[in-house]
Amino acid sequence: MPDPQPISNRQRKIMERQAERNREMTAAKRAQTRTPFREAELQFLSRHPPPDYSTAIDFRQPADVLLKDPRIKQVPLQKRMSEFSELFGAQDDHTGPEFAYLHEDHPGLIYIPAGFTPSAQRTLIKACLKQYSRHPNKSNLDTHYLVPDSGLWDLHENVYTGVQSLEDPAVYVQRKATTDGQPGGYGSDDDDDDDHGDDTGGDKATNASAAPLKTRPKTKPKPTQSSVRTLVPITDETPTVPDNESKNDPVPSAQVPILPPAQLVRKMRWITLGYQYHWPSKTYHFDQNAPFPKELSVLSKAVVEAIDNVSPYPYSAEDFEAEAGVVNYYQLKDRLMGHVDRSELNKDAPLVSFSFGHSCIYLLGGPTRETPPTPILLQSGDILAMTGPCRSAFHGVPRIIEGTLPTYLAARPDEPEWDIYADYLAEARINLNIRQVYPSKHQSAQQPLPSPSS
Ligand SMILES: O=C(O)CCC(=O)C(=O)O
Repeated sequence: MPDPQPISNRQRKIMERQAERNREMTAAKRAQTRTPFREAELQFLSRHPPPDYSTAIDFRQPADVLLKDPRIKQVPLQKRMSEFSELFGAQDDHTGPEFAYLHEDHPGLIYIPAGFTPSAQRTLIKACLKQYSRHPNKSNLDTHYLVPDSGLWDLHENVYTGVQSLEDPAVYVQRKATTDGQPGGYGSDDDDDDDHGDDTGGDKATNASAAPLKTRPKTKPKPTQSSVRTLVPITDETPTVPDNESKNDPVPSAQVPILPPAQLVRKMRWITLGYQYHWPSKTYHFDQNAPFPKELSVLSKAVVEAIDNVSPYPYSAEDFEAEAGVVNYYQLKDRLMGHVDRSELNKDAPLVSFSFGHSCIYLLGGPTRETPPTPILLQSGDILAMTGPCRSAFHGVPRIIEGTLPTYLAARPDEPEWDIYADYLAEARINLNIRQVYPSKHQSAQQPLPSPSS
């Protein structure tokens, strides 16, 4: 090989200028092709400078301030939430909201601020972390770990309260696989301390995936498409019922770290309730129907009843059946990228969503990513129902807002058993959303049910 010709300073400068121009052109092209939804996501993902949260709608502002926005309409609820179900909290605990709100740009959005009393929120948070995370409900951790049936939270509690020690190998949840194909076993060298994921604003989705669990110094397991929650941005052309056959289940990785329970609980990103969801194909396992928590059926039916007089797209509470749900567990740096929930056969029934812990920015868009989304400040105890066209709108959570944990969710001197939950919530947000999958029994009496593939 002949020696490369030396380049002159002038040539080097020309090459540098050309490279700079290419970079600028690529950035400009990328910006041109970004959809308004993506633009908004990027604004709220930004760490430096921090986002301008004042652009988000805060439905808890005093009504006279909130209603200065002509797009927002206030509708009185027929009764206070606690009258629909005592599970929203005792009436003497707080007065409970009297109003729901609608937004002109998002027909079918129903927003009930502070729907749950503080004590009702604490009860549901405990259930999300301790009960709902147990089998047969599946979690992202089940892909890679042999989570015991008694649940990860119980192990965490045992260590937290000193019932079991970190010296006890039994407190470490085993991997499902090892590199050499042997059954999983206890690891020794993993000390993963941070799985907050990439906050660069790139397209990479981090929340809710079992795959990006980091381990040092080995190679990171490659995220399999199937282990990623709805977070890989789907296109507007994504088929409603994707081909289940072509999307394989995620493969357990031998690279995931073995962690003390206090760290592993922070890797939990989602669990599914009722009909278990098959994330790779974005469809339900119709043959895997875990018992749906009774109290959540009651609560979600109560919301559907409460909004009956509010929604321009009413759905009879009698017809509403809570059949599937997702609990999303967000650490402070997690986010859920824009998506549409379109896997349910019944898209007329409202999707009911409860928020607990830190506040977040919730972006609500339209039927495609071309609709500029509205940022909403979603706070602990707020209830959101997506009905009518809003049920099929793009939405996502680009930001969890630090320093927004309500004081009633922090440690409580009179309730030491709350400490473990307060510690967890110090860096977390929980979202619980509930859906009806099938057409209602009343409707389907007239129309035969479609026979879904499992
Ligand atoms: O966390 C939230 O509030 C939204 C969750 C969500 O969009 C989903 O689970 O599909």
